[in-house]
Amino acid sequence: MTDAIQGVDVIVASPGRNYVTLRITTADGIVGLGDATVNGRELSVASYLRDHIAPLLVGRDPGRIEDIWQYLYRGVYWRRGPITMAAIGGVDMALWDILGKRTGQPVYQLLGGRVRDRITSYRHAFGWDLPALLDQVDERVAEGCTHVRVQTGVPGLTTVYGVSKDPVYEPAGRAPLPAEEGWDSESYLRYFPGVLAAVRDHVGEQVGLLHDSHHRLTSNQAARLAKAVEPSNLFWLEDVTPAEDPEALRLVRQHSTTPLAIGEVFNTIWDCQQLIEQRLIDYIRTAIVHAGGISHCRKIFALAEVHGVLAAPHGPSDVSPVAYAASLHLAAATHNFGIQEYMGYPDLAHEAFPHAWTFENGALQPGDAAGLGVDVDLDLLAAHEYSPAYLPVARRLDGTVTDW
Ligand code: GCO
Ligand code: MG
Repeated sequence: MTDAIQGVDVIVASPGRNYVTLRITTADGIVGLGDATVNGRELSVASYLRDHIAPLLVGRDPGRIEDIWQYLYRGVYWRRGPITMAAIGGVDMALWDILGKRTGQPVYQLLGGRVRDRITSYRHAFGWDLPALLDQVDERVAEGCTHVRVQTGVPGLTTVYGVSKDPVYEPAGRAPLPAEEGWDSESYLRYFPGVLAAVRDHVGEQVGLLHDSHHRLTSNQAARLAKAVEPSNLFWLEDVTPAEDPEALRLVRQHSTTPLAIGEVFNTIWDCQQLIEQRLIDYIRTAIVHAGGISHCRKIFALAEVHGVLAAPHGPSDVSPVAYAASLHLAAATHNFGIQEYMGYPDLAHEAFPHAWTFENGALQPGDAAGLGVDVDLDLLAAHEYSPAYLPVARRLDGTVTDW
């Protein structure tokens, strides 16, 4: 076969933060790019790709995207999980990239074409105290953002998820071992609703406000929170309860009309099936990279469409600009798309992955370049080596490990 897969390279590098990048080359010289980054577990997914997947791909027809997906998923007894699914996700987006480049079409065109003119985004605002938070909210609104995620420090705690005392927030700390942080849900529950009300007062009714609880609350605490913030009219409340317990959201649903979002750590359609079919959520947050690529997320979003749930893919800085492009192409062609998170990237990441996608005035565009529309600067990656960086581990005030 003249256009068979010939080379599969896995590059782990750190242009501003760690990424696992996959380059699939065909015999006729087309290069497809994929992202397979799992924050804090980069080397495991790189080994899975290099040692177990690359040998299976060489010689295959890169146009048989669905068949390769099924082969990599069903052909292995030990399936699902973040490492496996990010590896498959990276391969899948690289194959879509190849197909786009071969046919001269942007990927969104191959997915059925645009169903919208622009992709609505939300950005992050945080502040250790209210004045600092309001400053960042104002900055976001001045940038043209219509939707802003708000996170605040909590009195009595010295560290809180999503908040930094510096102007830039990156959750993974560059160190050989993860940092440990203290957490107290009751202090947070007492404090946060008031902060949100103050932000709502400050920005008026027009701005969509979002908030992320990072899987930390019990079902009852989450229901109390969702109820307490109703007057502030949240666009969504994200990850209120642990992701592996879909039933936990039922109580929240029964007690509040606050829209609920979850799913950034889900890896397959089966992780979200119950939540979607039983309409326990309003937004499904699967990231294209962590849930098996474009091919699988498309199925998740189709299931969501049947049940009135909207797609709202995860878009933090640990989803590389390559996977981010895949997310935007899928968003452009998905009718039940809701909103795309845009956390933004360090400058070096933009340089390492020159991209056709754009963010302007609060809106995102996938661009019209063939494939995913992202390139890679291999010299720049070679000059910025991987070094360990980990998300923190959280402990309750009595020392018990809790969800971070
Ligand atoms: C979000 C997230 C992230 C995660 C991070 C973990 O909603 O953007 O919760 O910030 O913490 O992606 O790797
Ligand atoms: Mg989140």
